[in-house]
Amino acid sequence: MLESLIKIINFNSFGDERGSLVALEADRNIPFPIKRLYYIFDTKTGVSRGFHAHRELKQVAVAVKGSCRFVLDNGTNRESVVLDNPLTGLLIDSFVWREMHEFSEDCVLLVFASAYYDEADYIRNYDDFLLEVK
Ligand code: T46
Repeated sequence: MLESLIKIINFNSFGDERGSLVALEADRNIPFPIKRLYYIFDTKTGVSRGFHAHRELKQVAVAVKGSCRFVLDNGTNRESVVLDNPLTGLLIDSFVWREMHEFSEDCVLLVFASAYYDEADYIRNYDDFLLEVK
């Protein structure tokens, strides 16, 4: 059977009467040394993002507020998952094409990355991606 492209990491929540707390740690519940964090917010209804793959970068994406839908594609299979829970991380491996659709207006998407920003690591053309992933 084919392994799913959708690799979900479930985070523990430390909750009490004051609210909830999630702790994310490099090489523990985030499965790589974290070099960079970024967050996407102020997203617009009907506006999609992504449409690229990375050669080396690994990432974990968490919708800490609101929701969006990820499409992941390894050149053979294409799968989709809705992120709508701050207790759920999506692990995105290298050489996986990603698209993000259907952002809610309140979405805050937090992303943990294994490397500093490097535009040379991006494959932004789908046909180039297919050539490189084979
Ligand atoms: C990814 C998905 C989930 C930087 O200068 N530094 C950074 O660390 C990042 C992430 C972006 N940028 C610049 C590059 C562009 O000029 O910010 C601009 C927007 O980036 P981009 O169009 O790549 O954004 P998305 O939302 O399409 O993709 C982002 C990440 O770039 C990407 O690695 O996997 O989120």
